[in-house]
Amino acid sequence: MTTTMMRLRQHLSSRIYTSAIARIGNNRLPLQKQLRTSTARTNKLLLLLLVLLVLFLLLIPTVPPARVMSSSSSAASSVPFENPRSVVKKLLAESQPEGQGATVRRSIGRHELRNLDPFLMLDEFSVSKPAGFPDHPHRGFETVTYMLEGAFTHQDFAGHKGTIRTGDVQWMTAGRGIVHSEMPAADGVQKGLQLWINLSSKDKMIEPKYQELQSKDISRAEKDGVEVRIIAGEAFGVRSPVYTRTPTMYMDFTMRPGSQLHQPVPEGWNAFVYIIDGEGVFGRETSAPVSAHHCLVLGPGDGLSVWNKSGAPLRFALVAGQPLGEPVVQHGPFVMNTRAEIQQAMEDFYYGRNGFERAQQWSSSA
Ligand code: FJE
Ligand code: FE
Repeated sequence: MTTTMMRLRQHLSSRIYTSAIARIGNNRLPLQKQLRTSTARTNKLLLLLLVLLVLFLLLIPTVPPARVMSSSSSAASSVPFENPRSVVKKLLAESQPEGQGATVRRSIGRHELRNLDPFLMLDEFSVSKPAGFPDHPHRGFETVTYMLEGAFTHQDFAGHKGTIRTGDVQWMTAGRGIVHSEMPAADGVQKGLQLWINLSSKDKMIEPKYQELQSKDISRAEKDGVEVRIIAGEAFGVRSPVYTRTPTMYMDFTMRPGSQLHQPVPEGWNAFVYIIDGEGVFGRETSAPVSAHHCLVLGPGDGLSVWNKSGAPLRFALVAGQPLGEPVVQHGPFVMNTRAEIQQAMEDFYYGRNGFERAQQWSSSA
């Protein structure tokens, strides 16, 4: 008899088989004896299995993780990063009322994601007349308004006035103080993204400044089915002219179905993705696709990979910034480092001082 056959016999005489055989009445040995011998065999077999399991468990951690990594990254030589960033937090931006009758989908700035240094707030706004954001102040940070659809007019207490339309961006450094209104400039729904970027303590009281880019002047690049509008920073070898006092990159990517992207993101910067349209796979090729209105916080690393495995275009913003590492004290539209500075900001706004001189006699025509 060959050993295989012997093993097979042994195996077949284990309790579950013998009892099954007993049940169908096909046994040749007396049942009692059969059970006794098979129980002893089963116990030996179980002991052997247990020993093997313990050995296996002990061996697992001794497999060097570097080898596991390299085997998967050799298959993924398409991921050109030493340390690819993965998604560490996913948040659906739900609609909430804001301003006067307006609605925003807030992601950064809600309590689940208080702030992501240097970012303080990200709102996807959707506003129709007569709703909007009438006269209000800002101090200590920058607001970046990027129009997705429609038009918005802003007007400030220093006489600055302008309208941004689909694809335009307004990069406003509030510094020591701005009072302005932001209102819809056309009929229908006006949509866009507003991002608040903190300023470092040394920059919080600088003179206010505006950088406005019309859609036609925003740098673009295209590669392998991926189009990017470069609002700040550099992608595909093309740089934006926007000056970011707090070092920031801000990209608007549109990916055709079936395309993939590998975008470097400076190591040490905090980074997130906000999905505008469609759905995509972010970070790891095997992860589940994520759909519009989700904010994805990225973990540490040197770049982000994205795959559009769907049948429709995927559009998302990729934003990253160098963390300031300073205390943040926020009271509505005033963002400073200490409570005393917030108190000061409220007094300055109330009494019209330190940058808010024109706040008292001004009101927008909107
Ligand atoms: C606001 C302070 C503000 N989200 N999204 C307090 F600055 C604002 C505000 C906005 C805003 C404006 C635009 Cl255009 C887009 C936004 C907040 O102006 F609503 C409150 N309550
Ligand atoms: Fe504002």
